[in-house]
Parts: sequence; C-alpha cells; structure tokens
Amino acid sequence: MKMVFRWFPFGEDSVTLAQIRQIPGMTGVVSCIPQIPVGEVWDEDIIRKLNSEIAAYGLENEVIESVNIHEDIKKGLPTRDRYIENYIKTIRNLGKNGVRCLCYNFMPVMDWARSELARPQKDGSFAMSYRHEKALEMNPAILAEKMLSDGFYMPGWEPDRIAAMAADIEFYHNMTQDEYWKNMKYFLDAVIPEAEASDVKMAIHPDDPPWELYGLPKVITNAENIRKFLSLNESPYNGLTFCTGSLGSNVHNDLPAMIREFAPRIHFAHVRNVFHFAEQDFDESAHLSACGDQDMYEIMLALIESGFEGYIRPDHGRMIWGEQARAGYGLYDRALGSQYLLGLEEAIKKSRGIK
Ligand code: DNO
Repeated sequence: MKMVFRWFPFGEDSVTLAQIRQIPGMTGVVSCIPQIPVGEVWDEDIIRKLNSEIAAYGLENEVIESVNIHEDIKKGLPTRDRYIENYIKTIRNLGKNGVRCLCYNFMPVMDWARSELARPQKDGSFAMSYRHEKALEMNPAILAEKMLSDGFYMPGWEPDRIAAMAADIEFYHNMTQDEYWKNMKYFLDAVIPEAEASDVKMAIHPDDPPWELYGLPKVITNAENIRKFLSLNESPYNGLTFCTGSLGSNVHNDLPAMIREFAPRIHFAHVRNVFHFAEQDFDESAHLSACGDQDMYEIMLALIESGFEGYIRPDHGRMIWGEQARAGYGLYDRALGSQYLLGLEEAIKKSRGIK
C-alpha cells in the first residue's frame, strides 16, 4: 500500500509540501482543485501545473479527492448529461496526467456534517465532533425559515447558500431512495467505462454520518448498501474509499469484516478513529486504538491479509500543539497517525513474513 497525505493546493493549505515530504514513508499527496466550479472540466494545463508543483518536492500526485458531482446528476435532471460529459473529460485528462485513483462522493446537498469543528478535549487538544440533536438544529431548512421569520443570522453561513440548500433538501423530499439509486447507476454506467479506458480507479466515499439526516437519501452507509452499490456496476474500476471514520460512526458496522468482504474493490483507505458517547454522538479521536472505538490493528490486519495494494491516508487529525489549520487537516496529528499506521503495517508484515 502507498501512504499519502491530503493537501490542498494553490494557497489553500497552511500545511506545505516541504513539511509533508519530511514525514517518513510518505509517497505522495491527495490533492484537488477547489477553484474549478463543480461541473466544469479540469483541463490539462492546470493538472500539469499541479503535478509539477508536487513533483518539485519529490511527491506523487496519483490520487484526487475529489472531483465533486454536480447536483443535477444526483437529482437526475435532463441537464445531467452535459455534466456527466464534463466529468468524463476530467477523468480522461487526469488519467493522461498520472492520476490513478479518484475519490468522490454521492451525498446529496452537502458533504460530511459535524456539529462542532473544534471541541475541546480533556488533553487540551481540539477535535471535530457530532451530536445528533445539535446537527438536527442545524438543518438548513430550519435555519432558512428562521432567517425569514426573525432575521436570524448565522456567522459564516451565507443566507443565499442556506436558502439554496433548503430548496435542494426540499427537492429530495420528493424523491424516493430507489430513484436516487437509479440516478447513481445512470452516472456509474456512463463514467465507469471511461475510467477503465483511462486507468483511473473510481473510489466512492461513504456518506458521513452514515445515517438519515434532514430526510435526505443515503447510499454508502453499511455492508448491505455497499454490496448494492458494487453490484450496480461490476467493473473493478467501480470501487470504494473505505473511510473507517465515516463507516465507523455507525456502531453496527463491523469494519474488519467489511474490509475482508470488499477488499478487491477498495482502492483507497482513509483510516481514523472515533469515540462514541452515544449511538449517534461521537468525537473524532486520535488514531490510536486506545483513544477510540475502532481497533486499528484489526483494521490494518484485514487490509494486509486481503492483499490491499491501494492508497492509504491518515484521516482527520485533532488540532494539537497549538496548531491552527483547516478543520481535520492540520499537520501534526495526521503525521502522528501516519507513523502509527506505518508501524502497524511493518509489524504485521514482518510477523507474518509478508513482503
Ligand atoms: C472529509 C472528507 C470528505 C471527502 C469527500 C469525498 O474530510 O473525507 O470531504 O473528501 O466526501 O468526495
């Protein structure tokens, strides 16, 4: 497996490539181009610019996280074909320029949701946290109504954006879960043959949190749904980002068993830990098994025994040692996490004579 580190280019990250290259065992970064609007083509010039910036530090750029999917595709609108065509062009351009794995998600309206980005921890660090009751209060539909009725304003949340999200949420209330799966299949059937031709492995990220929120459809949440997803299109290029933090938020998911079952289709692993206070309340803990609910040894063992040869990255870190960075993506705690995972890998492999 190849250890990689998420990094946001073009001035969007306080963590530098010069720092990342000093983390032992790091082969490359996982990058993106957030400046390109969702639905537009990533042209080769900008991909090459990104590649050369990263290569200057001796790092690889083989994984992109993410090329986001235009909402019209998820909604199944007639305009989706244009956006799918653009997505295919982007895959081709990425493939031509050395990208081998593309992480994306199919979550409606919003990406991952947390109720707090910097919750103080007992040891003085700060971690992201999720409290279900609090998340429910943050429903954009409720916030939008409050804005209209009593001029409520939430710092950092643009009123237009909240209103648009509320309208999107409403749209999905009129769509069945089945229709949502159909829209997903439509996308996969169009895109996967092109991903094969370009040798870019598609790796869908689980829904986070992996349970119903705001009445929105949910897809990648547990073993049953993952089985269904993989059977929508049987190509090995239709694969998974196995995120232990997202899937591990659902206490009913047996992560090592899921890894063993889905291993041939896992192209990318995000490995982190969570600590539960209640079934739907958790903090994102340090990576160490002892700090959370997941057994990292069993997770690494399952990956190694299944012959996992994809990319792996430490995931959300806490803010430690006074660091101020993009939530979940500071340098220090993720660097610690990577060394722990590499240590487990070395120990497991040596003890079993695996090269
Ligand atoms: C959170 C990330 C997700 C992930 C996307 C993939 O930190 O793991 O935002 O990048 O869901 O499209």
